[in-house]
Amino acid sequence: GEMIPNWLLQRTHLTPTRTALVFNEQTWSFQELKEIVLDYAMKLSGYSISHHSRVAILMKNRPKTVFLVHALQLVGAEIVFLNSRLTASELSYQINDSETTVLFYDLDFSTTAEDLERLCADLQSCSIEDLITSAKHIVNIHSEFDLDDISSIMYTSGTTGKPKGVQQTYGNHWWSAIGSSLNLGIQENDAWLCTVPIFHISGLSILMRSVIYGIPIFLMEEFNEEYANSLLQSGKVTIMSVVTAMLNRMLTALKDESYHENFRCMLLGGGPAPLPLLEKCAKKHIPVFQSYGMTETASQIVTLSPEDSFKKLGSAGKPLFPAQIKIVRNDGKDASALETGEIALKGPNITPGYLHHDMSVCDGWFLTGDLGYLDEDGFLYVQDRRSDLIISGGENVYPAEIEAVLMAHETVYEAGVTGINDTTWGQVAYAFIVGQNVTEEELLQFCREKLASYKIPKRIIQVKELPRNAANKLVRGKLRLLIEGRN
Ligand code: S0N
Ligand code: AMP
Ligand code: MG
Ligand code: MG
Ligand code: MG
Repeated sequence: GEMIPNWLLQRTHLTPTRTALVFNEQTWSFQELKEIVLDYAMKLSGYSISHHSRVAILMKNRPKTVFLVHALQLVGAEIVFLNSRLTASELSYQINDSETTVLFYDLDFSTTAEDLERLCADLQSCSIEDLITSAKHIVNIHSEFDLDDISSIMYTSGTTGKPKGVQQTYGNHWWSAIGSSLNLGIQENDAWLCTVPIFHISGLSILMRSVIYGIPIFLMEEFNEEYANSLLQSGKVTIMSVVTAMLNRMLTALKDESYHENFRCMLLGGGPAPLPLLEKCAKKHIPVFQSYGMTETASQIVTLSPEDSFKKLGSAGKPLFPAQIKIVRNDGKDASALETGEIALKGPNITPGYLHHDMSVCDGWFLTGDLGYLDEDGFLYVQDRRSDLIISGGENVYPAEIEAVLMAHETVYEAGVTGINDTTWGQVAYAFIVGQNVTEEELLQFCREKLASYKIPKRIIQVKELPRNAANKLVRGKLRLLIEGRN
């Protein structure tokens, strides 16, 4: 593939003194960032990492994570980003599936890392603190990126409930960053607040944009609405990425105050945006840019431009240059305006594929599984999500995965899971089971051992039978009727 210079090295060459990173009271220029990253790269030499080695990281949003990501890019590793909310059993699946050989972790996760060493036969794990005190050796630096090389791998689930590794190339990240800038522009005072997790593409894409554009990241370890608001009021931050749950909390904490005029973009993604929230923001003159994107598209691929944000409220917008979108009907033909169908995408930011799984592609168009329509002006409206996906606070919850866990319990014969609206998280999982001699608490405890806490059903309700169609297939869409009937 096309070779282009390593973004951090080239950025430092061009603008060494600009600020690259701000964390609490500390700041680093690109020059300082590069020096630390080179130091990390030399320390990585002790860990048998070479071009295309799969290296996992289980880390919080901290400066050391930023340093390590760039260092791993310099040595040509493929980074497997682990969601730190997952349990060791969920993570071990991802490590084994990706044949990851080395894991770096924050000391906060040392118990999980120990469990993972036990669960994953060939895994060598090392805390970031141990890496930093390692000896330095000469290391083979990749001063250019091959745009076709895999840069990162992030897991996302599918219909079966087994997660699949999405491979993101350097080219995917590059085109994603370029597409975003062709829509939002880049201004001299730009600074992007990163409080979404770096282990999601929402967060990683900010790191990539920072070195490509030459703008600082304001990094936040844990989302805190008061602190986020204070940064947006200070005039130091111009752009922030959020999911609905974050924006809700920020608005509540903001009360009747507003943001600094420098603040120009609240990039809202990761799931549906409720209209009342968008209207509230419009009233407060908060510049919300709704977007549609996924791990497979290396972040936003459809975004509502500022000039359209009022007259197309509720739309996710138009594709970022040069991506394309169309809607495909059930019969495989292209839909006309206002006609609902599957959202299909084409563009250089779309993943070349999953690890060990086929991708749904037709004539060069990636079929997302999401449903929506385009209006007469070509604006996308997302109507329903792929494979019964539940989105809780920007985290994905797959009914099939929870059903499989419940069914593994000896007292459970059948299980069905669906999303129920929730004011805090958007949606949360509710489970319905057919079983005997078991309490809700017993099953909840069973789930807690196996599933990340955001996936634990809010309720597990025993019913006589589950709704099924003529082919005896579970109809998840009818599950919620079982609650209404009870009240
Ligand atoms: C919303 C967040 C911040 C909530 O986390 P918080 O407040 O820090 O919670 P904790 O203190 O850790 O835990 C307290 C209790 O809350 C439970 N909990 C936490 N999160 C959730 C959740 N999501 N759902 C349900 N429960 C949750 C904890 O389990 C704990 O409970 P107990 O006490 O019982 O253990 C946090 O969830 C968060 O950071 N969410 C956002 C994640 C995210 O970024 N998702 C986006 C993924 N999608 C993409 O990356 C593609 C789209 C994209 O790229 C994008 C997305 C957004 C913006 C821009 C873009 C872009 O295109 O660039
Ligand atoms: P992930 O790759 O985990 O971030 O999940 C991406 C999924 O989130 C998409 O396939 C959609 O189902 C959903 N999603 C993203 N943006 C939107 C949006 N604007 N409206 C509704 N659903 C969305
Ligand atoms: Mg918290
Ligand atoms: Mg997700
Ligand atoms: Mg069973």
